[in-house]
Amino acid sequence: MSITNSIKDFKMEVNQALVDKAVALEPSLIKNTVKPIGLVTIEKGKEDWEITERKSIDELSNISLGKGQSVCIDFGDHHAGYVSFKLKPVGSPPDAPAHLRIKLGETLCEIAEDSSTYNGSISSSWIQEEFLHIDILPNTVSMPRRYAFRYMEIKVVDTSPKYEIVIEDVNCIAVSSADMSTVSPLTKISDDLIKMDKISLKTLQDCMHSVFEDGPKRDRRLWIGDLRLQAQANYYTFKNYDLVKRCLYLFAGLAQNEGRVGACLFIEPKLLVDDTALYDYSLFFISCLYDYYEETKDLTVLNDLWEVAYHQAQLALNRVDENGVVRDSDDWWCFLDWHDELNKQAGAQAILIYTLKQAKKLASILGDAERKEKLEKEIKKTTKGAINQLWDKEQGFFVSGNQKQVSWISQIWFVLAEVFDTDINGQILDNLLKVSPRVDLVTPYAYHHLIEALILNNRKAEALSCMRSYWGEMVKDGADCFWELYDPKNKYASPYGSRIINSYCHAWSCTPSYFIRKYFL
Ligand code: RAM
Repeated sequence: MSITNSIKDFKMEVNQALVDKAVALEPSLIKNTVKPIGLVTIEKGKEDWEITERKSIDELSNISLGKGQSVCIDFGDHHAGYVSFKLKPVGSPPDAPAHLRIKLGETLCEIAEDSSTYNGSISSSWIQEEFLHIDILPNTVSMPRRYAFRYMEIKVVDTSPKYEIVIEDVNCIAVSSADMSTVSPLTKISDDLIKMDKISLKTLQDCMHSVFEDGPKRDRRLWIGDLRLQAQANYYTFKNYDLVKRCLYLFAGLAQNEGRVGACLFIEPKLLVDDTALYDYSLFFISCLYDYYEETKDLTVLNDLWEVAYHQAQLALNRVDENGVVRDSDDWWCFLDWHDELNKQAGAQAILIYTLKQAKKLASILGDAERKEKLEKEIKKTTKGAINQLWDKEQGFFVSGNQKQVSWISQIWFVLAEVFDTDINGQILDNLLKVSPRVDLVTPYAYHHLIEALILNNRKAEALSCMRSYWGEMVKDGADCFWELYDPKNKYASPYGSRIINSYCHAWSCTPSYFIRKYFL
């Protein structure tokens, strides 16, 4: 599955003054040289790939590699950066180029699995595998791409019968706009939460570059759904307010047709909004602005961006019918989560109400009485619509679409939208955990919202146990950074047809730090 709803007759609406503000906020990247810690051998274990042997990195210079031989280098932790190494020939003078295959992986499966069999729904070009010809030896190879990885495998496709190669001085210049030294490490809480926090911080750090990227391996883009959670985690950790501000100005300055905020932006070769529109993602511009203002009380930004935010509410309201309910459709119009069968109507309705309430608060802060009143009316209308059309009192759940689907995420978003009071919300959540509807949660992004809903409705113990059984299991499964997708029951899960294309350092998975630091200290 991949997102396929390109806007027809797409055009970009640029507000140059806003773009200029974003450009002025471009961060400089912090560079750190990191060295590998060892060599590993990867083999198929009972359940999955395993490291069956470890050697010191000092061994590397004692190994000479000929045709078909390889070595896998372990950097000890996840990094986003640029790799270089030296190649030295041994034997006769090199009478042919060295032909190498280089694989970089965030996890073992990316190294161990045969990428030529990949047949997933998104481009294989994301697979971090290169074939290089090195004509002159000895040589220093500086790979031009930025990679996200912990492991690097170098395989000799061929040298010649007359010589072999030795690899030396392997380095990575890791880059990020986040400064880890500004974040105090946690103490005085349980070890598993300390570990979870550390991995979350690393996840966020490796996703912070010139903008908040969704994942340094894939898609390396600024997605607004990811930005919203990254910004929240950032407020409790790196506190890099300028980077959030820059991303807000970028989304506002580079809108799509009708002034719609796009789902994601490209940064290079030039700033560009993608032609994908998602109902929930456009509305999250309001949330990102709201959260940013709550954190910083920065009225200049609020004033600059209020028009764009309010406009997203207006555009979204165009999809509301006479009963006060968001119209459903079969195309890719709203995201919510990666579940194949998920009907989006109820979740979209709840996010609409959630963001209208935030917009109303912003209108009130700005003294925009007319819009505040208009928003108030729309909140009433859509809330009434939700209760009359989508709430099934007998089941104690909200239903969605023609088939009246009951999904986890619809309930969670209605709880977050505070359509009912804390008592009923609590009952919905208890019912949800008890009944466990079949259309469940797939991504850490969706789990984030479950945990937030539980915490805000006096169910902190349940929230904590859920964090432990989800992110905690990822830790047990060896995560150095938190992953884009995780199903504790199916380690091969991917919405893209193969797990080797999944991103294993993914922005929307970085929020355990936010929860721990905001609610559990
Ligand atoms: C995927 C990415 C990204 C997400 C979108 C909706 O392409 O994982 O993080 O926001 O989907």
